[in-house]
Amino acid sequence: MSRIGSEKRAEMTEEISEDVNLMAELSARSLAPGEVSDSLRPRIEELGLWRNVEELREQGATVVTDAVPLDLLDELRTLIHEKIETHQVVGAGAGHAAGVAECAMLLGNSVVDRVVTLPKLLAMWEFSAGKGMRAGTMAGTVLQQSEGEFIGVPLHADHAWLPQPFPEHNCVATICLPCEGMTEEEGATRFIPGSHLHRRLPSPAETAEAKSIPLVVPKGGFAMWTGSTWHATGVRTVPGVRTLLHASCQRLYTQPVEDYTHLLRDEAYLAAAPEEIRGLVGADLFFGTKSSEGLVPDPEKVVKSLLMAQQ
Ligand SMILES: O=C(O)CCC(=O)C(=O)O
Ligand SMILES: [Fe+2]
Repeated sequence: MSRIGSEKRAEMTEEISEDVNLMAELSARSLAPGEVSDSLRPRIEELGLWRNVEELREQGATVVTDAVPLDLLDELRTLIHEKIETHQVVGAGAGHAAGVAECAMLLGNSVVDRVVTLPKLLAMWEFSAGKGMRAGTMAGTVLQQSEGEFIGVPLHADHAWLPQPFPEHNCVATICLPCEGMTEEEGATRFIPGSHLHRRLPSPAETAEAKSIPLVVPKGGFAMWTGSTWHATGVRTVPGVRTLLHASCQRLYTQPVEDYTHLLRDEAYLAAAPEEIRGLVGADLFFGTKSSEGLVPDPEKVVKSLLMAQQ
């Protein structure tokens, strides 16, 4: 055997054993649906989020308190109102909340970036949508007092574009963060406890009969639900408006609703943004990194993506 041949052979053997080790690690690491990974556990503990973890598992929704500094909420409220006044978009149903003013694609704005990288949001997203979760939608809405007509999104599940039964591992984790908090009268989002266990959309009969409860959020907190949880906009019966950030993250292998590729390519932005934004826009993932020669430019991303996908 030639010298080159034996070197090549050694290289190939090494590559194969690396692959075998990787597969062994992937099969050993995989978390059960709803399990908290070893690496996330200390953060859940430190941030006092065990009750929320339990509620998401059992009820399908939860309210996290004391998550956002109040002055940051004021900045967020101003931003959402400014965007809405500039663009003047009012939802017309079919994926938009009918009758509700909205603005979308908010990631990349420093106020939103600071809010969505706060520790309680990141920890709950990682628990619900897995390590390496990506920004799915980052939208703002302003809900007015209802004059008798229903305004908003009727009962639905955010997994609506996934086939049914929905996967046991949650794929879409939605956080709704009201800038002033939200009571039932102020139009708090409503949900059906335990509905996530059906892992499908509600039938018209179920929608008609459903007994929903409001997700009452004190200022500084947020409501969160799984992609399978049946929920709907509440009715605002009192004067004033409900200003809400809808921020959802998706399991890393699903196709995010909003495309943030422009942020991923903007090195100056990424260098200045909070470190965690890199993860939310998929900077560590291998998707889309193959060249036309079939080569993967960054094999580290492949390994990292595979490992994160199990957690
Ligand atoms: O308007 C609401 O309260 C609910 C919105 C909603 O369904 C969502 O953000 O997923
Ligand atoms: Fe929703």
